Amino acid sequence: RLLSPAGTRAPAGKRLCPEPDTGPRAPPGSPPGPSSAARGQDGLWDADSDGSDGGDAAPDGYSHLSAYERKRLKNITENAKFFAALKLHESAARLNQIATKRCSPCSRRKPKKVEDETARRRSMRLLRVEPLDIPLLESPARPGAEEYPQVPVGPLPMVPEDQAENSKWTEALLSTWMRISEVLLVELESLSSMVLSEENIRKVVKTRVCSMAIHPSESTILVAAGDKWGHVGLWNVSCRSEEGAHIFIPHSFQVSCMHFSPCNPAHLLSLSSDTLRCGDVTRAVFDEVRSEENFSSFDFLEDNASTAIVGHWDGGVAVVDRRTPGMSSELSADTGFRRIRTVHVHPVNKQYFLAAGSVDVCVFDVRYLKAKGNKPLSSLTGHTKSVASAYFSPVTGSRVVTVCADDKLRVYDTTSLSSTVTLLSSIRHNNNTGHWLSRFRAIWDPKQEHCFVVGSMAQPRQIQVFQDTGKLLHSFCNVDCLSSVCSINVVHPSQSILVGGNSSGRLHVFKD
Ligand SMILES: *[C@@H]1O[C@H](CO)[C@@H](O)[C@H](O)[C@H]1NC(C)=O
Ligand SMILES: *[C@@H]1O[C@H](CO)[C@@H](O)[C@H](O)[C@H]1NC(C)=O
Ligand SMILES: *[C@@H]1O[C@H](CO)[C@@H](O)[C@H](O)[C@H]1NC(C)=O
Ligand SMILES: *[C@@H]1O[C@H](CO)[C@@H](O)[C@H](O)[C@H]1NC(C)=O
Ligand SMILES: *[C@@H]1O[C@H](CO)[C@@H](O)[C@H](O)[C@H]1NC(C)=O
Ligand SMILES: CC(=O)N[C@H]1CO[C@H](CO)[C@@H](O)[C@@H]1O
Repeated sequence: RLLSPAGTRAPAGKRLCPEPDTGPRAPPGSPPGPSSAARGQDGLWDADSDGSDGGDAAPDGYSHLSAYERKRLKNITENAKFFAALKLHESAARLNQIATKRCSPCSRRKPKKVEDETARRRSMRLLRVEPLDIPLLESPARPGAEEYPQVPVGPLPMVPEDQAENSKWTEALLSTWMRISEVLLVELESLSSMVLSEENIRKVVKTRVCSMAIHPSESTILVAAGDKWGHVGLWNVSCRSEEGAHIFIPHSFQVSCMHFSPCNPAHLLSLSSDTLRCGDVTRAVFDEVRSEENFSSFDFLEDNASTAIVGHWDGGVAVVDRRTPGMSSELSADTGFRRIRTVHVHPVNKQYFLAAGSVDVCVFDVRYLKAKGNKPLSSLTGHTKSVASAYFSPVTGSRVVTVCADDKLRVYDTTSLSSTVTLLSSIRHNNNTGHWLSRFRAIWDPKQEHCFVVGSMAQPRQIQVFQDTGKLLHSFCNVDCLSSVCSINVVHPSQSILVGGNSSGRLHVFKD
């Protein structure tokens, strides 16, 4: 039983797309993922999304500014957003496509539609953008030439029209423009507003937290934690009383991976070494999807969560179709790895998945998997000891972050998946979690592309946020409330919520 008779029944969550166990069945190995046309734009999107190089100028606080200046800065920020939107207009269509394709209800913070439209209208006028098919010179609205003296060809210095007026103000304006264009400024503000308080800490499972998942609901914070004994704890963080958390026992061994179904959050899929289960709250049952030995992790191959790729401790992977009742996998393939700890599917091109374990991290194409002799599409090289995790960045998949027992976090540039991909940054990071703590996994903030979150051995105890360039952006800590290492963390897909789980089953929720 999922819920005790006395327990309250959690809301089933909106059914966002057809159930995986209905509808036509895709032939095994059929290529999911977008068309090659959509893929062709990857380069473009990436070039734009990589706008910030995270220069040395740390975005300082605004404490020295007057209220007026703050307001002005806010206005300027809005304008910068508009410029960014302009720059990204090419990718916007594609991003939109991704957003609608993802049936998950997680809404990345979008600018308000109305604002967007006025901005666009204004831009057409200000920039004198002509419809493409009308030659510029023939435009009837074009003002006389003497009003607009000819400017020399080639690059022009950014000096104002009236140079003499006040160069100090111009400089301030331009430096503000520069500073607010650091992609991460907005993110940083929201990170520092997230705090941990006593009532948002609770022991949710009995032993070491090995995996966590957070429900995408924006009104109620519901967290699931899987532990070393095969228990799954569910905690309604919004509920202050004792009834807020309950433990279920769907597995006999360590629950090493969990995800709410991205299209139907009434389903919680959990995996231990011997079973993959789907907890369906509408029926109050933990269904068995597959049972086998040596499962280590899984990820969905499609947005509708019909099929999943499952990694095995002994280096195999299997494709599992949840709609088939059978207990064996549709396809089993050997990667040649000694071990696989994590698998992760590319967020856009869903035929690609990452497998990581031992010293290997490689990208494979699920369409070409065969039983033996699989060749990876790309290898992410340089790991000298056991790799604990490897994940694609959430929006474009153009980055991968890995955690390795050689005390390094590495970020790779996977914009193009050639045979070897470029190492972008390498961060020294004590991973000596030892025997009693779960190993660290660095996970991306699902809301945007540039930041990842990882536990830390540092004192005072903290959870760290890094930029993909390797810069430490923020440390979540609270000397009174956080006194232990949080090895396993999860970030809400649309809200400013971070949950850290420690190795005695205690969860810590940072929120604003
Ligand atoms: C899920 O998505 C895949 C690929 O887009 C499609 O082939 C399959 O029919 C879908 N399944 C359901 C149940 O909608
Ligand atoms: C900010 O923008 C609003 C609306 O455009 C305007 O009324 C206000 O004066 C501006 N404030 C500053 C400080 O520039
Ligand atoms: C969570 O707790 C809040 C506050 O007690 C309650 O309103 C809500 O219905 C609960 N939700 C779930 C999913 O248990
Ligand atoms: C499980 O994996 C281990 C190596 O990690 C291997 O020795 C063992 O044979 C595997 N068991 C099965 C049933 O595949
Ligand atoms: C987990 O956190 C609790 C409370 O902060 C603490 O008492 C416990 O020792 C921690 N467990 C580990 C393994 O650090
Ligand atoms: C260099 C170093 O101390 N690496 C450690 C990282 O963590 C793993 C697992 O806890 C240890 O085995 C390594 O020795």
